[in-house]
Amino acid sequence: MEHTDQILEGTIIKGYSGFYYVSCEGVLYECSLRGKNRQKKVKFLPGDRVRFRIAEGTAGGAIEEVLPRRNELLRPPVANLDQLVILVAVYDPLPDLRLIDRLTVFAQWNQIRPVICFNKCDLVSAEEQRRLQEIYRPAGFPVYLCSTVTGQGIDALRECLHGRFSVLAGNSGVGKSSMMNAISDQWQLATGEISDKLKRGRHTTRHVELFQLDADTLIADTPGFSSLQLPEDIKREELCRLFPEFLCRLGDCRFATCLHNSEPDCAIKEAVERGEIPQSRYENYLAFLEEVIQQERSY
Ligand SMILES: Nc1nc2c(ncn2[C@@H]2O[C@H](COP(=O)(O)OP(=O)(O)OP(=O)(O)O)[C@@H](O)[C@H]2O)c(=O)[nH]1
Ligand SMILES: [Mg+2]
Ligand SMILES: [Zn+2]
Repeated sequence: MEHTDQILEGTIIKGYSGFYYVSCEGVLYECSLRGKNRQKKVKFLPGDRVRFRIAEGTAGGAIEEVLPRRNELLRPPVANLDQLVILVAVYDPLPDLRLIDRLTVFAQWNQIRPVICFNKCDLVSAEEQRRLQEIYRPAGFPVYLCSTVTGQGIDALRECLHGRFSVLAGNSGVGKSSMMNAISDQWQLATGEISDKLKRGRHTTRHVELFQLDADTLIADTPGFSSLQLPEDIKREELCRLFPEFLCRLGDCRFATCLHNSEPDCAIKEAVERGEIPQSRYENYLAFLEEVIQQERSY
């Protein structure tokens, strides 16, 4: 009898005690590593595209090779992300604009599209929602105004997730797990009350797990991202390129080496004064510039 093996291509959803679960056209295959991959200690990450072999008459497969990664994060350990959905509560806890900007810098440095989602919009006025949304208009980041309580914005966000691999990042208590539950009722993740005493979330979610909304939509709900350091290899003159609303103005500064800090005739500072670049974005740029310079010095 002739044995014909089938080679398929799929995406790793999770690794679990020596096995990898690979999704391909809506079917989940349990795969082991082949000898050479096991020996070489090749690292496989959720999100990795792999080729795997299915022996005829069996349901399980063996991973043959991992295809080149578009990007790779260390924390959470995932590969081939399309977008970083930055989830922020408009209230309780109050939005941390510096964390938003830190995450947008981080995303763009890794060629990941940043998406900002304001949650708990039921707790503030429409005016306050608009004020927050406007901060990111000049940068061109997509902004979603949502509430898992009223259902506001949930359909639009689901649409934005569709067909992509997203990580949902945000401080504890902003509603990441509630948002996952609102997006689909198939998960029923545990959500926690914010401790009244500390007004801090309790980190109800402790590990990274990939959720599959449909055949080609993946979402990772992660524990807080709040202590994120800026990527260590950013150089001071590269930072401004990670603020999209600065880009078209960079040629207008008097000095080609302008860091948009204390230099005269700086087109960025002038745009801030005219209100074309939001104050908070510029202040966070300056804070990150300081951090990047400190990091450069410590090497
Ligand atoms: N008012 C209001 N409360 C919300 C909304 N979404 C979530 N909450 C509440 O916010 C609290 C925190 O929600 P979670 O979904 O547990 O937050 P989380 O981001 O997953 O928290 P960690 O797992 O600790 O990182 C819970 O008490 C939720 O009921 C919303 O849209 N409006
Ligand atoms: Mg959670
Ligand atoms: Zn300048």
